Amino acid sequence: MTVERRFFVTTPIYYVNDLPHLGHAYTTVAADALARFMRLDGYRVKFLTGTDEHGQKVETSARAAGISPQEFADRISASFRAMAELLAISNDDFIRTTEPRHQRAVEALWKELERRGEIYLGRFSGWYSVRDEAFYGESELMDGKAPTGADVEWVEEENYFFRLSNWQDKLLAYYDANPEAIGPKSRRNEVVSFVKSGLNDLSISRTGFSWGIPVPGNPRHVMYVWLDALANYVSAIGYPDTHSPDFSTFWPADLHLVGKDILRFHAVYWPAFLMAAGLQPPRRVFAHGWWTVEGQKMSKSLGNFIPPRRLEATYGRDALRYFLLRELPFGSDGDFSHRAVVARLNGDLANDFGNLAQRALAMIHRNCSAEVPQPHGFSEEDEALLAAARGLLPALRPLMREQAFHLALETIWRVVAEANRYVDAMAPWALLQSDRKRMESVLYTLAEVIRRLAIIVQPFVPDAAGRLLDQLSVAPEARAFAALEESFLVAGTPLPKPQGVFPRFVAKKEAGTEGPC
Ligand code: ME8
Repeated sequence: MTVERRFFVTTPIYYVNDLPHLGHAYTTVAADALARFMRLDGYRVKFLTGTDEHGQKVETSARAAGISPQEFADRISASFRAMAELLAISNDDFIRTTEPRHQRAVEALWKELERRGEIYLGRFSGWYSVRDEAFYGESELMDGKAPTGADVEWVEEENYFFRLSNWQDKLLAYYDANPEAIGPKSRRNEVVSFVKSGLNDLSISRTGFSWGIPVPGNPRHVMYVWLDALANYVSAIGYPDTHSPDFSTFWPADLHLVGKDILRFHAVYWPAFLMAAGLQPPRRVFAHGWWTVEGQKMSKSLGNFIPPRRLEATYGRDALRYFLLRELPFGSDGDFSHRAVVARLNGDLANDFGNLAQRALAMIHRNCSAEVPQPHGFSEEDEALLAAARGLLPALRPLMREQAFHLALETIWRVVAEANRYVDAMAPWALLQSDRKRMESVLYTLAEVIRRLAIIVQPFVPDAAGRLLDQLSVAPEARAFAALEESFLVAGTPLPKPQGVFPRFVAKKEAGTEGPC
């Protein structure tokens, strides 16, 4: 069974060695906005997130906490689930690598690779970073550390290897045939030159610890955590049953959304594993940039670790979601500051969009007997504003396909600005005495434009958009993008009393201007 209009999007599955922070929220919110956008656009969507629970790093953290790795994983995995709920994440599934469905799939993948002669037993000696769960060549080290700054240790042990070196040409051919396979373009170039520089076989098992999936037929080894983790994208849709409805509908994935730190695993190792197992590589991997806090990497020890819960409690989830997707070009790095969140919240949301909606709806409530007003023909200005709003969806589709979330929001807010200029120029309050009919046409135009804006911002600020659509009496079944083509506000529809949907943020005195985190 194949469904034409389907879309499979994933986030990384997060390590359970530590609690969720702003960086995890970032990727998850971006994937959610895209999943919601595609659903509203009529696609059958599968949106997957989850937790990566095996490996040395988790084993070590569990030991430090004095509990078993499973108990530790249960606890932290629950906090990632809670983060998803907190941020209104609409994932269809949440996979944990300690689940039987996943273990079964990974074992099957291993056996398939072995059956095809892609795995052999050898001896590994080299550098390993537990923090990165990655192997490094001598030449990659900088001042005795991994290029990421993580500590490395010398490892010499019997390992299973994957014949990655056999896949160099096929990977290059895959990138060549699929220009969209890696985004953004600059990252694509990095990956291509990395592969062109030559690939070594990859160690895919470890023997020094036990918290992992045992290698079939040789349980002295556990599988390398990255082979285990990457397989989540297929285990969640039913692999090894490639004829299952989910697998046949959703594979290959349309998009793996990841941070730039883990692009190589997704754009080199993963497509090689898949092709070697006779499966199709993903359609696209997009690597976004890195948030720093006051110029530094977030970490508990630096005391600049930002938990999403604190941000949500301070600013609300819509504001946080909007800020994350609007502030940085998706793909670039950026620095987090509370001042920047407040500027976006009070500027774009409260002043620009919030006031527009509140002004228009309050005027309608007061002067049009709390009903959608009757338009009496449209002027050139009305038509121009309506056309700008109608043009949004076709403009947004390609931007969302390229994960240009910041441009999508900028495009929407251009229409918000145009609508604000229109209100000022039309001055409907002045028309109340001089030309009531014209006032009704202006207010109708505004209400209709606000309806369109509210429908289109649902993927980004779902709560506020929902409340706005309630205030326009738009029925739940009339909120998909199809309603942008098919329907208009109907004059005479009763409207409830309007209430602001984007409150201004006023810093509490004791919190100071830099906010409380
Ligand atoms: O790498 N800025 O898990 P992880 C932006 N388990 N994004 C950030 C960020 C920051 N400062 N910090 C983290 C793993 N992220 C593996 C993945 S997938 C098969 C296995 C986000 O918990 C970003 O998406 O270290 C990054 O790639 C991911 O969290 C790393 O999460």
